[in-house]
Amino acid sequence: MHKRALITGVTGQDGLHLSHILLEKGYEVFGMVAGQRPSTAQSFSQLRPDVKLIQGDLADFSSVLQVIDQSQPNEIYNLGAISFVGLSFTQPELTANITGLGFLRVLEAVRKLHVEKSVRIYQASSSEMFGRVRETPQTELTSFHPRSPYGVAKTFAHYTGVQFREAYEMFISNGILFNHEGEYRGYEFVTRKITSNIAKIKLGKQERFSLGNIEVSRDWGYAGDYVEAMWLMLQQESPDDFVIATGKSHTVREFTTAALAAAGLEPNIERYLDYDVSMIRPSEVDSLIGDSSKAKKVLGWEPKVSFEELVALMVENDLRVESAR
Ligand code: F7E
Repeated sequence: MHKRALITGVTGQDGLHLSHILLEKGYEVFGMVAGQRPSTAQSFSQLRPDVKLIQGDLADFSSVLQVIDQSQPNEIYNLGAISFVGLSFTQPELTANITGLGFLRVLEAVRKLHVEKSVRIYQASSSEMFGRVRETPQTELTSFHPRSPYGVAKTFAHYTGVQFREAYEMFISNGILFNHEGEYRGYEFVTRKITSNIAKIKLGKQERFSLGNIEVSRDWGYAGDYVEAMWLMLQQESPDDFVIATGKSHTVREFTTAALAAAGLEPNIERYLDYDVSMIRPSEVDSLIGDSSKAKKVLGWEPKVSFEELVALMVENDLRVESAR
């Protein structure tokens, strides 16, 4: 019999990658989508027609309960969130509600339906929880010091997962994923902003673009690699928490320079880049680098796509996208 998986946040970058690999593995895949975004659901269905979409919202407990009851999943992947860190500063309460309490609603719904002993649950935890880092590189044992309402909300959800796991013996695994990017990345995130603007410059559509603080560094991997780790976490004998990262960190400046080179432009950022003060966050995460040796040992997971390959893949994709516009 087919396994059934339910993905919240299915229309986002990770939902697209994850639904692809679950369909390939023979799963029946259900996705929860918010009713107020019909156009997002429509474009998602064009890419993944085999995913069954059900209306529901992480902000609304009865709809979450209804969606789980209807889809009867063996596995739930909670990817739904307000995921843009910048927005979380201007909408902190909404972020706490969706990104934090949303996961509590999923867990409570599973308990109310009395399926807590049979459903396996994945929570999308985040390296943003490390914030002002206590040690480098960060592992599953590094304590958290979030620097944004988003990081605080993810930390709440993470510990809620741990607490439900211990209190009710539920199968809940937290994947502490570092930044992961690719062809489905939203345009508000810095990597996509860089590659889409550089593609436009290369095609002669514009001359310059702007960014905020380019000296921050991130451990950037490929989203397609990272969703495989999510699935692996739910195939283990017991639930646990795992850091998923590449172990290498690069600054936004380095990403931009590499993207210029990949597009065949002069890798001199001053020639193309302006400074946008509005992108500066009230508190920033300066540098992140993850140690995923536990995931390698227990899950047999390793990233396949290198930083250089990731940059090239995103630039090539945006050259295609922008030439078709
Ligand atoms: O920013 C700096 C910005 O928005 C990266 C999410 O997936 O990963 C992501 O969060 C860095 C920050 O991602 C611009 O200040 C400079 O330091 O691409 P980002 P993020 O905040 O790291 C974690 C793991 C998640 O969980 C999140 O959901 O780049 N930066 N200039 C800029 N960032 C943006 N967006 N735009 C700029 O113009």
